[in-house]
Amino acid sequence: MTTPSQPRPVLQDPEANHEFSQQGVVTRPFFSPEQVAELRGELDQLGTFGGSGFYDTAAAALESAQREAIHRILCSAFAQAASELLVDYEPVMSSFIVKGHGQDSQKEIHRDFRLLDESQFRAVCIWVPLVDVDEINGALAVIRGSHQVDTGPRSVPMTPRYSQDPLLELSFEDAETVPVSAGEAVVFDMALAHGSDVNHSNLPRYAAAVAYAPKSAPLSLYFCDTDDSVEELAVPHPDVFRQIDWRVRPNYLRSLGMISSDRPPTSSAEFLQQSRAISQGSATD
Ligand SMILES: O=C(O)CCC(=O)C(=O)O
Repeated sequence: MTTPSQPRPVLQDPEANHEFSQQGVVTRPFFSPEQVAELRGELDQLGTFGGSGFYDTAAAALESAQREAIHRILCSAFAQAASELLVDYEPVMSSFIVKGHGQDSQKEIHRDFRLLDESQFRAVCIWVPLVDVDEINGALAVIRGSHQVDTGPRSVPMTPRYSQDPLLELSFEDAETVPVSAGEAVVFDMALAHGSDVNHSNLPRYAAAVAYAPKSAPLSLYFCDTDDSVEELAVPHPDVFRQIDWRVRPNYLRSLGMISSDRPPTSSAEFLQQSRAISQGSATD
């Protein structure tokens, strides 16, 4: 029912690491108010991003020079606090997220795609709002424990479609909102189910996120082809993740062979029940 439990420490603080391992998420102080203002200023200098609805620079059609400029700014702003928080991790991808108002500002409950062998290593996202966030303006919402529930390969550009994804039936009533102040980090395992509900305020909700992988972890892209087969491709450098056009198989990456594209037949109710058992420490394999 579950993937093997976390094999090596992710967070330097042992108590926080234990909580992260069981819940798939912890919150931690990350930026001072001055650092938040400085980061907002640096990003503002690059241009105006977003409007109404949900906007994420990682998914937007940006020139690669601008995407790289954003990545450099975010990695440099995150570097000190991330190195004190994580055990020997390096940045892989980043996003500046602007959640405007409106129904289309919702980000559905999803899991981020897999970057590495999760039986050996865990990839982590550090998500930091640049304004206070709560239920009103669309704070991050998570399903604790879900990072250990196997629902298939989490490939790109899409997970195999032949069986129902239990996450498609989930709503924000199934998730827990994580209200935090501007500059406080929500650190989550990239396999954790998460999303954010509609921004009901009349101000944009800004957030910055950087995805990290252990420096010693071989990175892979799990590519799902149109016939739903999933192939593992070796990623020689984290930069490659930001240069790929996800829609087509990157033929220049070395194939490591096909992997199983099976999705365990888990209903959304079972998914929630298994996640709850893991987060309460009562899961049995
Ligand atoms: O910022 C948000 O509301 C959602 C971010 C998210 O889902 C992600 O970073 O994967």
